[in-house]
Amino acid sequence: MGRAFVYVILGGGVAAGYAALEFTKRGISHGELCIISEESVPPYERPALSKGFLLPEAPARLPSFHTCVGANEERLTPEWYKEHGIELVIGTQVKSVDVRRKTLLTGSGETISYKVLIIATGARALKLEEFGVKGSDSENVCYLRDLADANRLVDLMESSSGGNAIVIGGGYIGMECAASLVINRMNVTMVFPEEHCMARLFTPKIASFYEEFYKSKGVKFVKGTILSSFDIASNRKVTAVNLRDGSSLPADVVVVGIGIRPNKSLFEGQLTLEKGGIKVNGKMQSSNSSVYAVGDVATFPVKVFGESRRLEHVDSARKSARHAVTAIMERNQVDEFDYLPFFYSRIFTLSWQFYGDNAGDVVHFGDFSGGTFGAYWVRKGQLVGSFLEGGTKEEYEAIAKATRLKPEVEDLAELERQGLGFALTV
Ligand code: FAD
Ligand code: NAD
Ligand code: ISD
Repeated sequence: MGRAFVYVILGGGVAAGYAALEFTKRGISHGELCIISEESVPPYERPALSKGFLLPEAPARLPSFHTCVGANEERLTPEWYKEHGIELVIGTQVKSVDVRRKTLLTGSGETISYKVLIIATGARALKLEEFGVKGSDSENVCYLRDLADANRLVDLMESSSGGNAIVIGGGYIGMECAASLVINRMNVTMVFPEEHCMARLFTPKIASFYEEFYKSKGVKFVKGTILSSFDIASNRKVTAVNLRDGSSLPADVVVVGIGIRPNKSLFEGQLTLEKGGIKVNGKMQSSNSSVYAVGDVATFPVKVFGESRRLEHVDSARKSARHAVTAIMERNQVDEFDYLPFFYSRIFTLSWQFYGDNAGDVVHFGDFSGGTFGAYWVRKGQLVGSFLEGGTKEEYEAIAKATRLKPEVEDLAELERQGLGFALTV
């Protein structure tokens, strides 16, 4: 015997929190909704873990960043779930799901059944072992995906203040953690295989600005190589990081951010998968009509690109979750999800936003010596992507609006001359 609910959300991260808020806004009865999460706390704004949480002074701590404060909405504390009659099953891993029988089996042996399931399982950090390097479980090696990881990183920074931190990976985690480690007075070296940081998004010119800024803060870069092994002492601590190029770097702390993989294995053979995620339609509905998927794990049609994508960013998690709940509550009588991809980061005193797709020809504009600058991407004669560093609220809104409109661009030199002015006058 187990419990039965109308709606079950599997996963208790960002998307789950925003879905719960949307359910209550649309009106559900007490006892209808259950959230099952492996994490030991209710949904929170995961982006805080690599930013405010790592600050040496007045760091962000729960309950201050439970969802949905990241979108300036209500903060859903444990009491909020109680008051709204939402069953929060935390610290509980779901071990298997049977979508035909509409049941989930938890690690504690309970069977939970649903009428409608929302999959919001997010993703897991890729491990070095998956690239043939051993030693990830050493005392001073840290990944950063959840609160437990963030607490470990804080402890490591405190116990090795002034020491050497090696950051493996030049993506989002690498960049944001390197900045936080510097702010915590560590000597930081970033190691990554590409020619420049944030290779999935930045152009060489944009990357060069951030790398120079990081160097001015003391960060060293070792590019074009990867880790080959760790030197590990008898106390299970890594003492050095050995690289493929033959060099070796002394280490007190190692932070690894080498990408993620969506948590979809429970559904392999049961639901249609695409591009590494669970394939959904414009209502976030999977190949089984009672099962929806949202956030990092969902591959959904991105109308503005005319193709399906899986995105790994918080805005997409928030909005896809809300759209799924709207579709469920309106019995699918809703428009197709029409999402403009939005990514952002904040590091040191810098802050950037990106909208759309980084495909096609690139036109840079603005002051790359430390002022406001950016880039446009133009594909088949249309603006498809925009990046801006150091913009005002109005300027960010303008690049978002311009990118969504996909205006025609005939002359790239003219676009470069107009720069930000182009977006402001579209
Ligand atoms: P998650 O938030 O990862 O939640 C998934 C949940 O499912 C977790 O609680 C997990 O424990 C649970 N779960 C998984 N499998 C099971 C199971 N079998 N049983 C029970 N529970 C399960 N994006 C941005 O756009 N901007 C940022 O600044 C930014 N910063 C980030 C900083 C960090 C440190 C990280 C890790 C990510 C950041 N992101 C950022 C990405 C953003 O946080 C994710 O895109 C977002 O969290 C995805 O939401 P989600 O609900 O799909 O997945
Ligand atoms: P990422 O995909 O951004 O970057 C992965 C990086 O790993 C690559 O840039 C590359 O430099 C490196 N890499 C790949 N294979 C490697 C190898 N074998 N050895 C060494 N380096 C290797 O992933 P991430 O930085 O790990 O971030 C994880 C997730 O968290 C992503 O989904 C990201 O979107 C999310 N996140 C987002 C933000 C943000 O949007 N501001 C901030 C933090 C995290
Ligand atoms: O979007 C975000 C972000 O970057 C954060 O740090 O949400 C969180 C919250 O603002 C934390 O309070």
